[in-house]
Amino acid sequence: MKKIYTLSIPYKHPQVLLGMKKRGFGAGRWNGFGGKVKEGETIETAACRELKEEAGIDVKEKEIEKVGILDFEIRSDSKFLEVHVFRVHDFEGEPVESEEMKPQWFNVNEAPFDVMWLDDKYWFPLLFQRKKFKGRFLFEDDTKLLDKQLIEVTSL
Ligand code: 6U4
Repeated sequence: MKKIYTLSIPYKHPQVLLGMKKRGFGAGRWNGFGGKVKEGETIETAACRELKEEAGIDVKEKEIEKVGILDFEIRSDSKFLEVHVFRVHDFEGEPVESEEMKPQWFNVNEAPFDVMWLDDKYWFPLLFQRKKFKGRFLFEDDTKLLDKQLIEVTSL
């Protein structure tokens, strides 16, 4: 079954805030902040909740902008994810480490793509260029990307 996830990326040019995932799915990689959308939540509410839980920052819904929708299939796990990607324009508070994530600012030119999900190097540059996108990525497992489709769109 396909589940809906959020993935939110605070971006204040020239810096981007990423989190080192400490446990669970995708552990050991730098990533945006997010997780499953819960019953009764809007996708936007879920995005703001996860930013608070994982990075300790307070984000208003008007400060997030949906910039991408990415479908992932991970064959070895029979996992299907529909991930809604948000650019976060502004927030209150200082990022703090949580049980799940260790946040750190990176210069956009030094994003650690070698230690990120294999698809990230394809679509993060679009996010940095303020473009919108849709994509589909097929993984054998989390170390092997089998197929990718990515298009720029004008609206989502
Ligand atoms: P929660 O809500 O935390 O119980 P869980 O199933 O543990 O859900 P979680 O929090 O680990 O999921 O969320 C997975 C996060 O990883 C989401 O923000 C989406 C993101 N993600 C998943 N596959 C990704 C991929 N291939 N590339 C990427 N982010 C991915 O950049």
